[in-house]
Amino acid sequence: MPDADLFQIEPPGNTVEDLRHAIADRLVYAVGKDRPSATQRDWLFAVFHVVRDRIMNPWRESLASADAQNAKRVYYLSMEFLTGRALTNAILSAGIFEPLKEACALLGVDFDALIDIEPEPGLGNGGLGRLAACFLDSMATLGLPGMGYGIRYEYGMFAQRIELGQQVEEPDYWLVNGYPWELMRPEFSYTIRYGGHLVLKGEKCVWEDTNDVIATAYDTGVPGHEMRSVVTLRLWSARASGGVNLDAFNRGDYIQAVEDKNHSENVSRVLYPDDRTDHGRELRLRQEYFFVSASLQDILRRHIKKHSDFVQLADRVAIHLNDTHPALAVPELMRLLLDEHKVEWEEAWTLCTQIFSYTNHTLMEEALETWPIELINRVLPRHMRLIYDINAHFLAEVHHRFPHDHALFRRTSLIEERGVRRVRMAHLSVVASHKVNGVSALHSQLMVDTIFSDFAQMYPERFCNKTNGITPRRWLSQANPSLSAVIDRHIGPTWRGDLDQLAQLRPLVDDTQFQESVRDAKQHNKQRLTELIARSTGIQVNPTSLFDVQAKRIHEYKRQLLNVLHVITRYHLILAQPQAPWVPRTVIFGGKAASAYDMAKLIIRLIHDVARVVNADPLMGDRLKVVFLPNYRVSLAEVIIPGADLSEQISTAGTEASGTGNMKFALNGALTIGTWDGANIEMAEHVGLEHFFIFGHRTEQVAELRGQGYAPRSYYETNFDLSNAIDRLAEGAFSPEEPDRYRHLTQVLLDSDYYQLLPDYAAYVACQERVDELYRQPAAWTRSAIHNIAGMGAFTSDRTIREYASEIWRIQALDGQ
Ligand code: 26Q
Repeated sequence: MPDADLFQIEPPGNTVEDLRHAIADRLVYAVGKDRPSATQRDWLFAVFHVVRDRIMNPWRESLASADAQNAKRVYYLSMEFLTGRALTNAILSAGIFEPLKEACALLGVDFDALIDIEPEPGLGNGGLGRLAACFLDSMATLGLPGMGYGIRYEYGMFAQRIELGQQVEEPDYWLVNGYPWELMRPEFSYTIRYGGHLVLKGEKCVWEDTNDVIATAYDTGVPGHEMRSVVTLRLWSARASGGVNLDAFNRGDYIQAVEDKNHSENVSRVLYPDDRTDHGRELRLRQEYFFVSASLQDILRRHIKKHSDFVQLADRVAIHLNDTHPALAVPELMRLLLDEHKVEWEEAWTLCTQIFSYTNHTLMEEALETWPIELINRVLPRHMRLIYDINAHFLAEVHHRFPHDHALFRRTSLIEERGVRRVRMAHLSVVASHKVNGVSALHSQLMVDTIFSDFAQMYPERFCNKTNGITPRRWLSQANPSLSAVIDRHIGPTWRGDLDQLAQLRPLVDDTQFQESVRDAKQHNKQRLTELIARSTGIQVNPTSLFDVQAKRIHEYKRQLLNVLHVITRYHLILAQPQAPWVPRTVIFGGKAASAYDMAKLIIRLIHDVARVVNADPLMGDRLKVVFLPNYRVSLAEVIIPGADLSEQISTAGTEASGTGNMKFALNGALTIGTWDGANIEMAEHVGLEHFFIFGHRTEQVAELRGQGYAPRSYYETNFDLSNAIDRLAEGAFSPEEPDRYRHLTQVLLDSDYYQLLPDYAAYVACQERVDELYRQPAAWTRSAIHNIAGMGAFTSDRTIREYASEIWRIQALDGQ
């Protein structure tokens, strides 16, 4: 063996001179260009390499110390990781922002322009995927041994264009030019099997004649705050296996063989847009199994390298299911243990129940994932068999404990028996997990009161709450340098790793100089947002108007339509009294609609139709403007959120599990107008109800109304502003070229209004008036904004992850990290 000293690597230097030299070096030796021929992208890629080099040592050290300490690790399984751009985050983590910028300047390279062309991995839909990304950031910051596992989609979340006021989807081929941040790891490749059939050989069940796909690992490093440690995000990409259709190849049907190869590579092609009520797509099931099987094979390989058996598996491994999308991990772990490693059934099942934990992100019955048995049987026959076995084992326990309750049997079974028989993935996840958590206090309570009430009776100790959080590194430090600098001046910079320190801002609320600098920072960010609006929509807005923002996926339960009803109402009131002292307001929307979700798409169109009429009305002037910012995504959120005065969080009580955008806005000094839903409630408690515009029916009232056969018309008939808004909309005031465009939508509102917009309308409009009133008093407004910032300490994902680590995963930070 060569001397270990020969492998000692000098850490790269970080002076301006070191960095300038490194960029020039990488441009030539990694990118293969020289200065005269280098494009902007070449420079970007050179910088990427330089920054990636800076995380390599800490990354290796993190892996080595987890190994050396034989640490228990957590594996976070998620179909989505919405990481957003990596470069600025890594630069800040490495602490080389200033010298790197200077080094670029010396080379004649415009650093800010590079940042703008960085490809953005949009490998998630929204909340759930972004939460996974914040969690990795916090795991790295806390030095927790763990990894994320997911899919390296070739096409991420579609790009949204607006054409004639309507959403048009475009594919997001984010890998076109390559992605220098990732490392391909072909040595970590696994065979994923589909189809075939089962053959019983004595006691043994053999799965034969499968169609195989290869999963290959691509790693990125997620650096924590101040590079305390680096966590690996391992994403799997599908490659055809050599074995696929060798027959056709041998028959000389070369084209057919290559076509089949393309076909099997489809499995990691594209991210499914969140259409919560549409499941049953075969390719989606294949995707779920694909990444789960690769991840579990990888986890067991890592274990068996060190241990000769699985006796200690649960002391070394925790596996977390981000919603039910990875729930096939349960039968897959059983399969690997039973079929490949000869573990006994009971022992394997005990291991499963010690290893798995599961987060639920939705209560909506129709959104709970189920798969037709016929489909699972065809695609994964072995797993269907194992699910039946697990169900039998579970139902035997139910029978033993509640021998006479047949209804309980039917309700809790892993198999839904009405209509087409389906597997209930949530039941599978609950039965296999030692902990099941919701994502806000309200949501976790409703979870045990409603969808999981039977399970909560059987296993009360299993259910818990872990209120979501967000990383303050990306969502304050990086996105809002102006406000961060103000905070730094007053309480120092260490809040980035200890967000509770923001409470130290509370004593400063009456300090007029502090107020002024908070206001200046906000104004600066509003200016930035004003320019973005002009660039992407051509609309000029008044940067001193109140910026009222609702940015999130378009969903009926999120009630963008209630916001629009307020806009229409305000429009009518201004028309009636143009001389009244209106607070100038810019109402800003952003968000994508799932491609098959017609109602959501119609709401986007409505926003544009209303904007067209309102913005063109000479009587409005600055008093009211409506803007839809296309293609909402992480990088856009980083500009929109710091520029907001008012954050709209107005879901029907009991429907938004937590929300995380709500936290991002408040942390950046926006005030919230929101319902008694999700984490809004806890946020209001932390900042003080007097600094939070909370309104509307609570969950119980929503349920009560629904229970007594709620009739929306009574609200319509007794509220003039409301009926006026609905009537104008219905008769085509905002769509004169097609007067009936919103006829159906208004009918639905008046006939069913499933999300109860009408009962909350009056309270909402009244609350908006209180918003105006406060905005007229800049000092009072800023005081409330400061209370919001100061109260957000609890909503760091560091706190959330600490709770997961100690109460669910039972893992500890690495020594020396
Ligand atoms: C389902 C079927 C087929 C294809 C896709 C899907 C699918 C994809 C994504 C279903 C759901 C999702 C995402 C759900 C989600 O983002 N939920 C949000 O999770 C956040 C983090 O906990 C919460 O803050 C939000 O309240 C919750 O809506």
